[in-house]
Amino acid sequence: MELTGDIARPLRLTVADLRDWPEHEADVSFDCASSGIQHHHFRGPLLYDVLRAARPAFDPASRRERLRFLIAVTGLDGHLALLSWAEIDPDFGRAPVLLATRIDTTPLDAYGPQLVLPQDRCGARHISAISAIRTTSHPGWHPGSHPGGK
Ligand SMILES: Nc1nc2c(c(=O)[nH]1)N[C@H]1C(S)=C(S)[C@@H](COP(=O)(O)O)O[C@H]1N2
Ligand SMILES: [Mo]
Repeated sequence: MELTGDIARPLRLTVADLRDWPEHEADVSFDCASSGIQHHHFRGPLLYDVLRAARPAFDPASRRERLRFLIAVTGLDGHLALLSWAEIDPDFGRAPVLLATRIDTTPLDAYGPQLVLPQDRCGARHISAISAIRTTSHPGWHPGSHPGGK
């Protein structure tokens, strides 16, 4: 999995590398439009912790800069979902999104990590075999024209 974009430290990470971060666990149920309700137990680091290690190109003290940061997660098959930094930031949505290294009793080393969003009702964002995470600081439509403070 490659981690690129508006970050100071691009990273290439295997599933084994992801186990270097503190791992969290989640029991997740989600509904799939085609196969119904699924239940899985996932384990893996927080997406937030892994992205912070790549040093996103914003001033961490600036809430305004964090609000424009986007995270595009892609699977090997091209399945893609966009998340915002604010969704996983403890100051905002604080969603405990994981990069799973294991689903139920199966380690994901041979497949690639899986995105896990315990808060989602649908399964569609639980992207498996993640190949890339690309980040962008959205430039806005009227750069420099924002009045006000932090
Ligand atoms: N890479 C990839 N991940 C994917 C999908 C996909 O098409 N490609 N489908 C999603 C959808 S629609 C659902 S419901 C869940 C299905 O998870 P399951 O196969 O474990 O039931 O995976 C998600 N992750
Ligand atoms: Mo689905």
